Amino acid sequence: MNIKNNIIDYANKIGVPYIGFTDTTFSKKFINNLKNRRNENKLSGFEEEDELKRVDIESLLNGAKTIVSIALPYKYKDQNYIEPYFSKYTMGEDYHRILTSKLNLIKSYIEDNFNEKCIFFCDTGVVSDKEIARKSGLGFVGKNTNIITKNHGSYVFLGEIITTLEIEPCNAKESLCGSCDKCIKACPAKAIDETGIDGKRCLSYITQKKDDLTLEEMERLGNRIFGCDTCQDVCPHNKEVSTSNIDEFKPLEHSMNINLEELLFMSNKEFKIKYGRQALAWRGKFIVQRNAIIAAGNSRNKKYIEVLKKKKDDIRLQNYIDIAIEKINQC
Ligand code: B12
Ligand code: SF4
Ligand code: SF4
Repeated sequence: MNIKNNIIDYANKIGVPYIGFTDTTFSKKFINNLKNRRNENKLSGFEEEDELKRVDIESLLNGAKTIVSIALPYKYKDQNYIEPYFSKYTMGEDYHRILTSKLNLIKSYIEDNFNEKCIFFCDTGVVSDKEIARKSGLGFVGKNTNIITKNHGSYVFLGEIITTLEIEPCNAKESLCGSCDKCIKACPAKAIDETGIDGKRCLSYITQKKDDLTLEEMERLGNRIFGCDTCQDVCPHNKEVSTSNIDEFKPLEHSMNINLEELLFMSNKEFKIKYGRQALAWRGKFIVQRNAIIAAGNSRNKKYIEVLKKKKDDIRLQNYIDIAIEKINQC
């Protein structure tokens, strides 16, 4: 068996179904695309803004020759969209932790067996996880801007190992979107077009935004408490996808059946215990409670009136509560 197949074999053995390899160079097209998004003020602010830093792999690891890209599937169930809900990516355990443990194992495997250097990233690095996954042939980039894999659609998390080991690159996959534009039409925020995404318009970003939300932003959020799945849910490549077999991504009970009263009245310590293991915890309790209040108002469900009224003594949330109660009372 050659080096590449050895690594693929090992990755599959530790529960990584998608793995691909690419070199450390990036196309002018990609760099220009990042530059254009920056110039048009369409970056979200969560990514590295300097496109040249994003493609300078040598500065991250001296002598880097290959990037190994991996993807882990996370979809278990669809949510009940009639009630306030969390998006799929944040209903189970924090993907950073799960990806990190797999990336670490593959890193050690390469270091121990081939005596080469490695570093890894998942989400928080300067590099573009999606462009690396695309180049490595893990899937194609859909118009919703996500990487779409064969068996699990776009419901996958991405991470990568940069290594000094030379491995033959895989071929990138061509887009299978064709003339479809379901995601563009379905986006409630009109955040995507044929050229990409406006990060600051995206509702996933709005649910993480710390600044005060405008009335329009609040209304657009609908029943979403954290994240948005609309442009993925409507995608034909996400219909009848395989369920994830990674136990840690199974939706936690309190994320599937949200108890608004419990969520609104928990202490910081209780929040840490209950939600601390999930990806949504990074923005803190206030943001999740704010969004839950907005979602309760947008659901227009009278059953939330009492609990919202009880919370009225919280100064920072008062405006959001007043608006939510008014929306429900209007029905
Ligand atoms: C910033 C960020 C966001 C921002 C901006 C989203 C975005 N699409 O850029 C916000 C907060 C909105 C967000 C939302 C979400 N995110 Co996010 N996010 C990131 C982050 C940190 C950086 C992404 C980035 O650099 N964006 C800037 C754009 C311009 O660059 P890019 O998308 O990386 O590059 C694309 C373009 O350049 C294009 N491209 C390349 N060449 C060319 C040439 C031409 C001509 C054109 C038109 C395009 C083009 O292809 C590239 C690949 O898509 C990455 C992690 C990471 N470090 O990479 C996660 C990441 C992209 N997010 C992820 C996820 C899961 C989500 C959500 C689904 C979460 C949710 N349910 O709410 C949503 C999806 C929203 C959407 N439709 O994209 C996953 C995506 C997994 C996948 N299957 O692709 C990532 C990779 C995290 C991870 N490690 O798993 N996210
Ligand atoms: S995640 Fe939601 S708001 Fe963001 S682009 Fe997709 S549909 Fe639009
Ligand atoms: S909904 Fe259609 S256009 Fe959007 S990513 Fe899926 S296939 Fe591509």
